Amino acid sequence: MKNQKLVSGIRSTGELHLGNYYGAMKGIEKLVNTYDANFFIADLHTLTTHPSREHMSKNALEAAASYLAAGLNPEHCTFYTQSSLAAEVAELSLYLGMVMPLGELMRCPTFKEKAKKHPDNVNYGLVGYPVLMTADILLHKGEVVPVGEDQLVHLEMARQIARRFNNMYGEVFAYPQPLAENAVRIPALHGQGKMSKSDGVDTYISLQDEQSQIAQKVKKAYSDPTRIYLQQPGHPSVQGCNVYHLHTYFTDEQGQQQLREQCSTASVGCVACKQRLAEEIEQIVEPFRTRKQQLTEEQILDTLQQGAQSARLSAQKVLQEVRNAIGILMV
Ligand code: AQP
Repeated sequence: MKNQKLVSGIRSTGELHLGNYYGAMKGIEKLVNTYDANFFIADLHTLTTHPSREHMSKNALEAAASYLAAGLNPEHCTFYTQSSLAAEVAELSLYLGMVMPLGELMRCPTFKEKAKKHPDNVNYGLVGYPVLMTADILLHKGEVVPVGEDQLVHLEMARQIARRFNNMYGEVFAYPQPLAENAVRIPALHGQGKMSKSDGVDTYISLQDEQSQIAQKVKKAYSDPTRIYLQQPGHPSVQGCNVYHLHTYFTDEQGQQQLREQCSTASVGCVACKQRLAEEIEQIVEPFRTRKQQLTEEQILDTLQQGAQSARLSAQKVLQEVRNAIGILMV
């Protein structure tokens, strides 16, 4: 049954949030049981923004703990850090970089956005990000990649790179596809764009947040700007109210329907609606928080070491096939 290869990674840039969870981890127990799955911590990808030495390993451990707390069973998949396969990933990235035109990488919307936001740090790694990401996926001949909506463009580039490589050297790689149920975009609490680590702690719900923090953050969330008084009916739709938009992800259909009726007839106010949202979010975060507290550093390191060994074995086989396809003289 487990005949399709799944690959998924998360950059270890700090505490993970609900967006990361829904985009890359949702349904992880089922994914691990359904696919031949490789999950990794994309710690080398974080180097584009120059994290401090102390944060590098701390954040990698933190991300690994989050995966385990999200329900990843390392006995049923391969779980490792990208840096433990640095040689393999770097080698494949080098080959793939040769088939991808620089102009296309520079036209990538996420590159343009980051370059505009941080003009003083437009490094070679940033423009090559989609190539390195493709190497992460193709190193295991990945076919299925659960990512949030924001990463779909990178996945399209991964398919292009695989296509170019195959056209040049023969059919080595499959064309990695996203999983529709994960390709979502959880909005930020302040209503501007997607939930993202880099927009400040008040714009996202971290998977570590305590109940009181969740309540505080949700209380300040941007809602329906046209509803000023309690007696006014609101606009409970994805476009009309950011808080309702968040409910569509975290509250079940029956609860959403009830909120739509109550809000559009002004029988529920924004304060109560936000309290309800905070309760729903707490139900999602609480088991995660509890499981995470039970993990020890030793357990996590041990798990990652075992995962690295098996990931290296599988990566080496694929690399050998790639070298043969290119015609590299093996001496
Ligand atoms: N808001 C989101 N909704 C759905 N999915 C999301 N993802 C991120 N934000 C959302 C998904 O999480 C996975 C890992 O992302 P990442 O941390 O590797 O990179 P990112 O997309 O850059 O995450 P952030 O929080 O926005 O980080 P910063 O602020 O550091 O750049 C991916 O599958 C992504 O789609």
